[in-house]
Amino acid sequence: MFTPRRTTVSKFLIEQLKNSPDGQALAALLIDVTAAIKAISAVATKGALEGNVGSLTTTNVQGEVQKPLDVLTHEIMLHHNEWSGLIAGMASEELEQPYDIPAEYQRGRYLLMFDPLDGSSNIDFNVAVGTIFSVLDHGKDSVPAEADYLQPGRRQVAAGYAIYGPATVMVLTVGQGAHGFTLDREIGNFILTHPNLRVPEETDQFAINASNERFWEPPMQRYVEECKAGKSGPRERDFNMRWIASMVADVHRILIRGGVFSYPRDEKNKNGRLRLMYEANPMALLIEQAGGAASTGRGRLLDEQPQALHQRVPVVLGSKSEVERIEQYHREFDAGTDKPFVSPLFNERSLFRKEARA
Ligand code: AFP
Repeated sequence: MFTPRRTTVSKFLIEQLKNSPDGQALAALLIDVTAAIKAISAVATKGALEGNVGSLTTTNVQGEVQKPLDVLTHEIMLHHNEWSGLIAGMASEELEQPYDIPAEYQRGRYLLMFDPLDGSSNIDFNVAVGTIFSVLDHGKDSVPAEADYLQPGRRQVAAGYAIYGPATVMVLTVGQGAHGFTLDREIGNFILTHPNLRVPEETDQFAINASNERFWEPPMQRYVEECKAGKSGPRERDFNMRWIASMVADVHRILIRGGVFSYPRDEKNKNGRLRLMYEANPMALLIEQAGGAASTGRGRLLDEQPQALHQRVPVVLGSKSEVERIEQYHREFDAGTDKPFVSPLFNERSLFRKEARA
């Protein structure tokens, strides 16, 4: 049903940024990102029809086997944004070094970082995947060095994701709330459908890959054990667990229905699995803009000072009360005051106890 009063993403961004310094340039940059997302949505929904399944023989900078769509979506993001004269440089999960704008194009002041296809290991069985993006201000149109990208997440000027599910939905923020748009393929435009998203303060849902439980630190083991104990345990209420193994899908559910999501550090992944610059930081900004909280377990995620472009970081985000509880459990563990929970069994198994106290 077409109603002339529907708000397109372009109109929304121009309105939201009309009084911001350099706001119209940032709006134009985000409209280019939106165009790339529409192109990615088109190829992602073709699936096997265009050979976009299976794996390549190549691996990315993370050492992960690449999918055809990983490479194609990466190319789409680069070529939809490199020409605008708004961007000083780009960083992609699929590129070890930052991408310099080709000489034939002007540079601008912004740094665009992205995971072009998050959750791509789910492509072959048609589970929702997504694109995550983050925008920082380089402040000048010179060629950025890698160090220029290493700004804490609180410095982001915009962030967002697209989820390619039954509908293609994009959620973004320019620091004035988190807002969702649904792609209307008939007119080829994103329409505002979820203004002012809010993460419910309380929740009974948690999302974590429980197969890693034996590798977690005791505070995360404690939190999940208590959720699983439900009404008969210290939380005195039942919880539900979800794990889609596609961050955009798990985070989108949290923005719509609440919950807490975690990919914590563990004995296998000392810094967690998720990348700070183009997965954790953009999601953390969106969650905070929606009234939730985002933490490493031991501190605000957006205050994390990056040391490397592709560094990983532990992630706990979602409903504020649950994130605060998990942070409290980490404080008690680090202070050695979590004894009532940590059995001798956990002492023997936790390699972190000595490390955390060192
Ligand atoms: P892929 O992009 O390789 O599928 O990884 C997805 C992801 O980075 C994130 O989207 C998921 O939350 C997480 O990894 C899933 O990790 P596990 O496969 O270890 O559960």
